[in-house]
Amino acid sequence: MAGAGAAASDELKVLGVWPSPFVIPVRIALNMKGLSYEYVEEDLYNKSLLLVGSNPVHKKVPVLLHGGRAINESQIILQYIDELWAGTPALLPSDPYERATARFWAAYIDDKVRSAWVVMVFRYKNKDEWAEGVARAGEALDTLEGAFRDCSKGKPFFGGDGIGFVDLVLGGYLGWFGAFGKIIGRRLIDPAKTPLLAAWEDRFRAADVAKGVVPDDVDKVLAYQQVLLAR
Ligand SMILES: N[C@@H](CCC(=O)N[C@@H](CS)C(=O)NCC(=O)O)C(=O)O
Repeated sequence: MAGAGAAASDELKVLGVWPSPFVIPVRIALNMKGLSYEYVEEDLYNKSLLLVGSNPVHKKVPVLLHGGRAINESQIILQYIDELWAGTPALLPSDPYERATARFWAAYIDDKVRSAWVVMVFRYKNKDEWAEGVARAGEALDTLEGAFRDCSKGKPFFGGDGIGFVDLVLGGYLGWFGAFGKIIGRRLIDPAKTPLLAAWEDRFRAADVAKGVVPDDVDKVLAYQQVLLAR
């Protein structure tokens, strides 16, 4: 993180790339809180000085700039937004045990789903490795079906009645899941195996706060993947 002292203003800016599973949750969280922000699309192969200066350690997106001060790491940004603009809708539960549980599942997604996603994006040309990535994603989603049952308690989202922290962290991947679904010829979140999660996916995509942020053009996502693979 860079910058010191109090935020000079309330101006919000997000540095991102549109299909990033880490940028998407931040944008939806800002929408949920009703905060307007400037979105700056980065070229990760020609990073702006603003990005490099704002995240000098990792040089990755997302970066949230709040009054010129930088906050890095998507899950930390989500928690910053939730703490600063507390109240409805809250992203994390107020009960400490439920909050710990939400953080646990978000960390699980960042470990198991992210690693499977990396394989599916970057090892596409190695069919065995790619199939292994799909299988690993499937295993993680099976586990998350149980997590959804426990966390949602029959309500529409991991967060209960509304989108919460775990919803945002998993929801960031849906654009890519749609693209991978086109390759494998079925939904990655398979309604036959994980019906609760499949219904959750439909609800998350349909939420107003996710519209225009979660990519729904699978061919555009697949074209972006080809750009990544070419580079
Ligand atoms: N743990 C980070 C991961 C962010 C990340 O990997 N961002 C990718 C884009 S999807 C990036 O900026 N990559 C640029 C690079 O690695 O040089 C977070 O949650 O914010």
